[in-house]
Amino acid sequence: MVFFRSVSLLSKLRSRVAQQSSLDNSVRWLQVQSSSSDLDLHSQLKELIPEQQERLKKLKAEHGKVQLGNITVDMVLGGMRGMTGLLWETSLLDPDEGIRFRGLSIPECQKLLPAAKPDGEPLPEGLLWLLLTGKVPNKEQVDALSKELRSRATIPDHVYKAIDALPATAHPMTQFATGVMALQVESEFQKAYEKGIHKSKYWEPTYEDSLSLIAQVPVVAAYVYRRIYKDGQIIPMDDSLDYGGNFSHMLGFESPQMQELMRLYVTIHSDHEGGNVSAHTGHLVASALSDPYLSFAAALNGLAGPLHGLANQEVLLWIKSVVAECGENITTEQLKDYVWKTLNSGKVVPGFGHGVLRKTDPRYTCQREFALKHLPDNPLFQLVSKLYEVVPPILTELGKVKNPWPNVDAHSGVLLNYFGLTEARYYTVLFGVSRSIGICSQLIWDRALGLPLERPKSVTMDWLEKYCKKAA
Ligand code: NMX
Ligand code: MLT
Repeated sequence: MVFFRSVSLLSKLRSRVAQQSSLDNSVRWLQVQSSSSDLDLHSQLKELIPEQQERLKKLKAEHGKVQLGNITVDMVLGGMRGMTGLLWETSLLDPDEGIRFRGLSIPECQKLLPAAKPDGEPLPEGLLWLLLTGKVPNKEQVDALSKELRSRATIPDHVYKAIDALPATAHPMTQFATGVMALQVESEFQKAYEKGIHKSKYWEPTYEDSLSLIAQVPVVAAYVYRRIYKDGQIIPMDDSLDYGGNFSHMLGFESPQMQELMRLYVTIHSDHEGGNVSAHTGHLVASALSDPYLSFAAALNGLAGPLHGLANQEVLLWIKSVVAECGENITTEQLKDYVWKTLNSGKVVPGFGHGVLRKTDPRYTCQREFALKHLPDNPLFQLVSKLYEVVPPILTELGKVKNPWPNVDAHSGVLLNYFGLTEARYYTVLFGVSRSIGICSQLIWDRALGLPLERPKSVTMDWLEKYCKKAA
């Protein structure tokens, strides 16, 4: 792939609007674009980077010594919960309100980001533009980005061979992460680094890799799905479709509702600030100057854990086990008993609880709204609704669960299942495709801002005991 490919591809379309005014905070930075003819994401970024570099420099120089809180022993022993320790520009999570992408809530994104049809769900390409630039793109810009992503979606043959080397019974996430690792062979960052690129230019090949990776992952993911569940009958990309619509199409789902669901799904799963396991892993690995493919493959391996992304698989399997044991018309009492049985057997109730959120996840709420619109009478949706009433009081009764409310994974499975994507073991791959957008967007900014190697200090129990004795 040619290094400055996006620039050359779109240079004919480019006619730059007047310089963006110099904006010095995220809120002011966010603005709805006029219908400009500047369709080139790369050149928009290039323009934004110097002012954000200056902003970071000023922040460090003027406020570098300001304290952000105290680190307690509980935090060290408790998975660093509540410890502020990362810079993550693309989104911010409020415990009560939920996620904001560059300052925009999910309902605001649904309202403001361009859609494929009137009143439709946001196009994930629009979210990618928003995450990268802090600006809401217009439809023309999103269409140009869709086109660019399609042009980058070529998969080298060795990637399919690497996946094919695994047994078809291997978990879909293992096959997907293997495919992403195999894509790494063509990393532009790695090539540029080997040639001795200057550090001030790191973000450029990172941008190239990131956009290509985001473009390629749905193709690899669809390949894994068709290989495992559809006798390897591969469906090629449709050049007339957008990112989410195409993903649905390549998986083998052509209904307009499933395409809309996929657009919504990819948009809402993309980013959840920086501390979640997948984002944090990607960021950590990238801090060693590992390229986006290496970093994102690592992130996927974190996403594959049942307390994180695999929970979407676990939720549908758990719901199906409820139905298998008690039938679809389960009573509230039976459901309560089933929840207690799960807890008493030393398992978690999947889809409930969160490391940061303390209220119902707005990603759950928007999926519920989608269900109310498209499948209000579906028995599994009714069961999910019943769980919303039954589970939180039980988790609260346990006395130790900090957030008894449902998270994003509590709802996605029944929607996918309704539209025919019934294979729960595959669900985390969908989450992974979406997460590429958030992790890679931040990774470009990591390189543009010159963020350093991440290396926190660790201590032993012995060290802690001695320290605490002295401090007492
Ligand atoms: N079911 C049973 N127990 C729970 C649950 C739950 N849904 N949520 C928390 N707890 C327990 C937790 O296991 C811990 O128990 P112990 O002290 O015995 O180890 C205790 O409550 C305190 O945990 P919290 O501080 O409330 O939660 P934490 O921040 O440690 O973990 C999760 C957050 C998300 C890992 C946890 O809520 C959980 O395991 N939920 C179920 C799995 C899930 O849905 N994960 C998906 C999260 C979203 N995502 O996509 O990543
Ligand atoms: C996520 O989307 O990454 C999950 O909700 C987990 C988290 O934020 O910790």
